[in-house]
Amino acid sequence: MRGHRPLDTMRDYLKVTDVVIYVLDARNPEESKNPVLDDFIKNKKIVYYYSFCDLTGRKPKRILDEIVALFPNKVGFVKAMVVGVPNVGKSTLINKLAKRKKTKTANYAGTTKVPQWVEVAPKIYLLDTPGVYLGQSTKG
Ligand SMILES: Nc1nc2c(ncn2[C@@H]2O[C@H](COP(=O)(O)OP(=O)(O)OP(=O)(O)O)[C@@H](O)[C@H]2O)c(=O)[nH]1
Ligand SMILES: [Mg+2]
Repeated sequence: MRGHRPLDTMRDYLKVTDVVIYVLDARNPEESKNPVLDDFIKNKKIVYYYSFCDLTGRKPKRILDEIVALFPNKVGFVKAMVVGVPNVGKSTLINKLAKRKKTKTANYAGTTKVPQWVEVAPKIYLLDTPGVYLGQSTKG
């Protein structure tokens, strides 16, 4: 079933993505990495973002500045795919950057069901994606 195979829904989007934003939980970054996801995005530029910084005292990244700096000569839109395990804060990050509630967030895994583009700043689009569970097959 499609809803149970996030990577399937993400594959076509990955092709048009300039950079991947990999969201990791600042409280436990290594544990919130998913090897299947690492493999899925291995040919893309990756920028890491740490969620839950407010609970750790770690300074949150200026992620948009970082994205913009990667593409100084880009004509047209920059497209970034936001990925991570379920419930790590992908949709929350997008809403924070957009400064409005563009995506659904909730305190349970599996909130985001399908990918969704959000323009978070002029000419910068972020793609919200469903969380990829550990154990999710690469066959999608
Ligand atoms: N304190 C704190 N809570 C956060 C942060 N980011 C996300 N949350 C909370 O964590 C829960 C999950 O956030 P979501 O943004 O829905 O997570 P997601 O990665 O989009 O989840 P899925 O769509 O299920 O994969 C929500 O209750 C958020 O309010 C953060 O940086 N700090
Ligand atoms: Mg979500």
